[in-house]
Amino acid sequence: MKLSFRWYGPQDPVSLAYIRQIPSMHSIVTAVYDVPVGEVWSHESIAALKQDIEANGLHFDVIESVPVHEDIKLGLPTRDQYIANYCENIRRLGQAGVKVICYNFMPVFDWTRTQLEKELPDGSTALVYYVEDLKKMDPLTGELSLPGWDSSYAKEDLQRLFDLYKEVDEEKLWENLAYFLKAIIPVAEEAGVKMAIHPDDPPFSIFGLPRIINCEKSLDRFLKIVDSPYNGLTLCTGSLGSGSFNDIPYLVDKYAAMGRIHFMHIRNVKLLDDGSFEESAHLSSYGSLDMVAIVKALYKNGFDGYIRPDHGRMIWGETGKPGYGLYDRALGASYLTGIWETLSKA
Ligand code: DNO
Repeated sequence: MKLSFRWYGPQDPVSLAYIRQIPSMHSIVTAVYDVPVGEVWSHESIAALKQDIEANGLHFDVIESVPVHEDIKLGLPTRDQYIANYCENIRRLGQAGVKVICYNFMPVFDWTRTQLEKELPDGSTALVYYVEDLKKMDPLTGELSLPGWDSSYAKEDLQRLFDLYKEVDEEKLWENLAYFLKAIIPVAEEAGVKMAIHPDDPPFSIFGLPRIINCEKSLDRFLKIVDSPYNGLTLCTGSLGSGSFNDIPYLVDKYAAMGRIHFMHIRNVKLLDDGSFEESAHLSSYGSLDMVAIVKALYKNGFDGYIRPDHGRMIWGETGKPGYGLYDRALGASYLTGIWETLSKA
C-alpha cells in the first residue's frame, strides 16, 4: 500500500513540508481548485501542482476529485461537451503521471453533515450527522456549505437543479452513469489512469435526491457496467460504514480480491441508534468499525493501491478545514501504518 494525504493546494493551511514529515508518507492527493466544474484543467495548473509536490519529496499520483458536471448526472444534451472535457482532463492528468482519479456521482451535494464542530467528551471536535437536524435543513436556501461542496451555486441554480432532478429517479441516474462510464473508461485505459468512484456519503438519499453508490448490490452493479480494472472504487470506510447495512471488512476483502479498489479512505464512524453518526478517532474502540479487520483485508489481498487516513477530528487547538486538519489525520496515518507493520511481521 502507498500512504497518501489530501492537500487542498497552496491555500491549504497544512503545508506539504509538514505532510512529508508523517512517517511513511508517499503521495499527495489533490486537485486543481480554481476552475469551474466541467472545464478543462490547464497544463500549467497541473504542472504547478506536480512541481510543488515533487519538490517536497512526495508523489503526484492521485487526484481527488475531477468533479462530474451536473448536466452529465442529469443526462442533459449538453453532457457530451462536458464528457469530452472530462476525457481531456483524464488524458492530461495521465500525461502528468497521475495513476488514480477519484470522483463521485452524487447529485448536487457531495458529503453531507449537520454539524462541523461537535464537541466530543475529550474536548476535540468532529463532524457529525444527526437525522433530526437534517430534517430541519433547507438545501434550497443556498446557505448550507461544506468543504467538499461546489459553492458556486446561487439560490436560483439550486432551485433549477432540484426541479431538473424531479425527472431523474435512481434508474435514470444509473443510465446516466453508464453513459458516462462507457465514454470515459476507454480513455482512462489508454491514458493509464485508474478511475475510482467514491461512494455516496451518507450512503442513502438525502433532500429527496437519488443516491445510488451505497451498498454491495450497487457496487456490484457499478463494476459490471464496464468490466475493466480501470473502472474501480475509492472504498471509503466512513461513507459506506455510515450505513449499518454495510459490512466493511467483508466489502474491502471482496473488492480488493477482485483488484477493483484503487484508493482507500480509512476512517472510523460511531453509529447511533436512529441512523445518525459521529466521526470518531481512527482507533477501533472509538467507533463502530473494526480498523484491524479492514487493514487485514487489504493486507491479505496484497493491496498495492493508495490509502489515506481521510477525515480527522480537530485536536490540540488546531483550526482549519473541517475534517482536514493535520494532527488527527497524522495520528490516523500512523495508526494505520502501525497496523500494517504488525501484519507484515506476524
Ligand atoms: C470528503 C471526501 C469527498 C470526496 C468526493 C470524491 O471528505 O471524501 O468529498 O472527495 O466525494 O469525489
